Amino acid sequence: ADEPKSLPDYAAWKERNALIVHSANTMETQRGAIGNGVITSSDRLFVRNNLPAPPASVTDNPDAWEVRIEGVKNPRTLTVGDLKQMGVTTVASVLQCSGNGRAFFPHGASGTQWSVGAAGCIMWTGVPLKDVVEALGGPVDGTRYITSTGGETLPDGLDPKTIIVERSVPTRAMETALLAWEMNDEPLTHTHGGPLRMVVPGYYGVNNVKYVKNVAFTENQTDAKIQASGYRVRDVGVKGAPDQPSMWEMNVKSWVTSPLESGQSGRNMIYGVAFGGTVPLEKVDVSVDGGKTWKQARFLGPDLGPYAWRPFVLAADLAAGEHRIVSRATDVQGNTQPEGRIENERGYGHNGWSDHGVTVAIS
Ligand code: MSS
Repeated sequence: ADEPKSLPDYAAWKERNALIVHSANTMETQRGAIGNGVITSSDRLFVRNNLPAPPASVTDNPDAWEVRIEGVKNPRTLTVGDLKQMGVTTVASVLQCSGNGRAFFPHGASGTQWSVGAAGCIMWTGVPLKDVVEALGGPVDGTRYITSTGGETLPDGLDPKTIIVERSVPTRAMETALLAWEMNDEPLTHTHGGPLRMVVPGYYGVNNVKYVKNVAFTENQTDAKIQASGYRVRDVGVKGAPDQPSMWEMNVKSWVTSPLESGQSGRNMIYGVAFGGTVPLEKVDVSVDGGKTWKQARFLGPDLGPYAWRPFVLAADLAAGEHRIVSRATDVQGNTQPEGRIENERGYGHNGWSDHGVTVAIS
């Protein structure tokens, strides 16, 4: 039988009832626990680790954590304490796993069967990467990628390249990336990458490398498996390869968070969340008849900037019976959620509005 799994030790402080525990390395927020807030409370945020998390003791003395900066004119090893003297900024940004929505793929895409809850909107505080790089003389000529390495201790007996969490993003991300030591105004927990995490606003979760110990400006993308063949979009049945699109900038997406199952006839408030990845949102339309007719929803709460999500609400008068409620977000460049899925082997980047809808029984 499916015994409810308990939280692993490194995430024991989380709110168990708000989460679906898929495994010791993967927990998602229940759809009904996402709420209408502009910021996701830390104890409800999803967790995803490719490797076992480092021990809690990594955050005992956070200011002493070291990160090596390479591929700049004056490479250096800096502590978090040093970084705190170099600059600081706070950015609200959606953290979303590349495979959020994988459970909707009918071919049974392998990997964690995330529904909608492998995402949250977080306030990150840290130093702009740009400030650090400028202080070290700027990137070396000819570099095209920022390559960040996670600080997990790798298990013995395996080729490190096949397991290390090391991700490259294009250098255009330098304009917005930060090295963060705080999440939602508290020191970054080791669950979410403390003492120091690379945050690339608007990019999929995997690029936000936790326990970051090395940041290098590089000519080429890393040949680590997680970059070379992992997190690559390709047709069903095809193997991952470096020439396929990498999971970098997120696409425009939204989903309804309430109601999810039932309601009373008459006035119903329909809530959800929407974001545009690296592009600001323009609007969200909601349909209560499965996409036949649409009405524009209203954004709720303050706009925390282009990388944040926006909770939305639509007041709808619903008659008794079943209603298929769907939402469709559009960004300021006119990108809008497609109706269907873009089928792909690993079930990445799903933003189709139809699958993300809910069927609600109104009585
Ligand atoms: N980092 C590191 N170091 N390690 C690992 O494993 N993972 C990824 C990121 N980073 C990792 C890292 C992923 S993959 C994700 S999502 C994210 O992280 C999550 O986060 P949290 O905090 O929530 O846990 Mo998919 O795209």
